[in-house]
Formats: sequence, structure tokens, C-alpha cells
Amino acid sequence: MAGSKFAYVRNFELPDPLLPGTFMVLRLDGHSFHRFSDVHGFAKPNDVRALKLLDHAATDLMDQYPDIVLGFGESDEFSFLLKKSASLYNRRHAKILSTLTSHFTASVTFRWSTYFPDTPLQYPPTFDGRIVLYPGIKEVRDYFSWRQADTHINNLHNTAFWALVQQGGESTSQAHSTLKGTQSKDKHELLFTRFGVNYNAVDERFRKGSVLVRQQEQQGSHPDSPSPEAKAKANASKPAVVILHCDIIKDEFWDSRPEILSG
Ligand code: DGT
Ligand code: MG
Ligand code: MG
Ligand code: MG
Ligand code: MG
Repeated sequence: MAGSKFAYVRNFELPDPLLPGTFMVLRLDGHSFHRFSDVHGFAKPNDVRALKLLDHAATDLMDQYPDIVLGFGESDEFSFLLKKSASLYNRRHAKILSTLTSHFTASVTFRWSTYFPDTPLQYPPTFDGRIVLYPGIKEVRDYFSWRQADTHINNLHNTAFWALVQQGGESTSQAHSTLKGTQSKDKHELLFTRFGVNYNAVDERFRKGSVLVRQQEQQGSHPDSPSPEAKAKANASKPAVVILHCDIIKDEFWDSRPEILSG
């Protein structure tokens, strides 16, 4: 069809397909959340409301995009794994990246007041996003191990840091110097001896992050709707997204969910 004399500009829009048969990992990260968390009075080191808000936005995204087989969230970031065979938007890079980032961001704002009923939004939160392609299972597993190891390292540090400030009465610069050069075991020791905190008993949400997977509802898991019709309906419906706070570095998680890496 002949276009207008202007239509040639369309030729400057180049295709940007993502390599077929590779795993896509989309990582979103809050833009300047150092400031955003201050302005909105997030609890330190971890604000459960903020973490649950991001979990909810991630669940919304996974409900909308069945190609996402795994989500992992910590701090102000979320990573999503799309199955190798994903063909959404013909694997157009900009389309996928912009649409999913926008969806997640919109959900965070949409759900804000549910998690922060007494804290009006001062300005719109925004997220940056990137998609990285991984050729194989090893790289995908190492990617998620990297993020969860990061969660652990940061949370241990932040827990020790804020204990020194909030309970120990140190200034932030004193706390920085107290922790300078300390190893992981020193921080465990400091938390236990000075503040009576057994780090391994700290909420798993903070230590391990949030792991979102699809799980078929089990029969009888709905005590409030025990009718056979309700059960049949639950079992026929698509798997629900569930939020776990479990280890994803060791084999067990992956071995018990082969579908995550198989598609
Ligand atoms: P960016 O990502 O380069 O635009 O800059 P930021 O400031 O978002 O830096 P990033 O992503 O490396 O670090 C996340 C920031 O968000 C960090 O300053 C701590 C803050 N944050 C995330 N989750 C929480 C929370 O639960 N409580 C508090 N108080 N702060 C949090
Ligand atoms: Mg950053
Ligand atoms: Mg950030
Ligand atoms: Mg971050
Ligand atoms: Mg359009």
C-alpha cells in the first residue's frame, strides 16, 4: 500500500529481535530508591510494606505474562526469567523491555495505597530495566545464585549496620568504620554478642528475598470452598503465582521444579 510521502521514515525503525532459543532475564531496578525510600519513610534496613508491594507488582506481571516462569525480588529490584521458547511480541527487544517495565511500574503505583495507606506518594516511582540473554541452564542458575548471594551479603551488612546505629547508638560514619574489613562471620558474631540477634533467625524474606513460581493448587487447599465443583475448578485453572522465601542456590529448588528450565 502506498503511504504518504512521509512514510519512508518508517524504514529507520530497525528490527531488534532477541536471539531465539535463549533464556531471557529481565531485571528491573528502582530508579534512585535511595532517595525514594528516604522521602517515603521506609523502615531500615528492610521495609516489609515496600517488599510486599514489589512482590505484588511482580505477581501482576507474571499473571499477565505466562512466559515468565520465575521471579526473584530483593531490595528495589526484581528479576524475571522467561522460558527459552518465549515468543511474546515476536521477541522484539524494545517492545518486551518497555512493555514489561511499564507494566511493573504502573502496578507499583496502582497498588501503593494498599501497602502504604498512610503515606501519600510524593512523586511517581520509576524503574530501569534490562534484558540479558543466557544460552544455557548453568548461566541462568548462576544468575539467580548471584542475585540471592547479593541479597544475603547486603542484608547481613545492613542488619549489622542498622543495629549499630539504632540499638548501639553509633553514628552512621562510626558504624561504617566498625564494620570496615569485617567478614561475614564477624558480623554474625557482632549481631549475636552485642545485640542478641541470631542472624539465621532473621525473617527469611530479608535473608533470601522473594521467589515467585507458578504452582498448581493442591486438592483440599481451600478449606472454605470444599465443594467438588470448587475443587475441580481450582485444579483446572492455571497455576497460581506463589511467593516463597527459599534457597535458590542449591539444587533442591530446581530439581523439584524441572518445568522452570525445561520450556
Ligand atoms: P539507582 O538504582 O542507580 O537508580 O540508585 P538507587 O538509589 O536505587 O540504588 P540501588 O538500587 O543500588 O539501591 C537500592 C536503594 O534502595 C538503597 O539505597 C536502599 C533502598 N532500599 C531498598 N529497599 C529498601 C528498604 O526495604 N528499606 C529502606 N530503608 N531502603 C531500601
Ligand atoms: Mg544501582
Ligand atoms: Mg535502584
Ligand atoms: Mg537496587
Ligand atoms: Mg500502538
